Amino acid sequence: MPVVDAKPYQYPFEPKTTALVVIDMQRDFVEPGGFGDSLGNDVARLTAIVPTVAELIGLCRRYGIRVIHTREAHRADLTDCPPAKLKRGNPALKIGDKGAMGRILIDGEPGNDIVPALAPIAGEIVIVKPGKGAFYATALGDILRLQGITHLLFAGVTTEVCVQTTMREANDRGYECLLVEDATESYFPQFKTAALEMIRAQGGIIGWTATCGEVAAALAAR
Ligand code: C5J
Repeated sequence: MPVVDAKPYQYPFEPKTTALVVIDMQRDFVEPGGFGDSLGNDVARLTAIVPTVAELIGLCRRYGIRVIHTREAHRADLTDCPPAKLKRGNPALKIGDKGAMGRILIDGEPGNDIVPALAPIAGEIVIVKPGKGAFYATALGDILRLQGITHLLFAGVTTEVCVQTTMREANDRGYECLLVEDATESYFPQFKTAALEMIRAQGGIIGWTATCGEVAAALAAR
């Protein structure tokens, strides 16, 4: 069984019962003109991790680890978007407004697509989620249970919002979770650092962290 030299201690996992969850690597967060940009963020930090996320996805595909993608998205009529979320942050462009890549954070719009370098392949599940956590109002929990998944690797953006929220949801549901440190990013470097520390504090209270290279080394050595 592969064992990752992770923090705060070793993380053993079986590829057959492990899934990689790639959170929200969509143009709305990663490219200029999307939702992240409309909230005043510099998206360059997020764009920079695309090659590492691609490497991790390729690694998982090679070793038979299921790859699941998520997108944060709302229905075109916004009936699944709480008014509080719509108003929050007083952004230049609100959810549903027309931006440079179509309507902001709306399912089916060009900006809602996963960036081309990380596009899902046939057979990979894409979870469309209206919240920050990928378990809320989606079929993710049922899918993982029916597929016999017990371990989850996490990548994507942003570390302290959708990634951390989903990892906490998964931890409460009993999954053994590991966040891949260099395959996740935040608009705020200090929030990424703090989120990684929070996850692995107190003996891994939420889970483990390790680099993509450390996961690759574990898989190569098994
Ligand atoms: C945010 C996310 N930051 N994917 N979404 O609103 O983290």
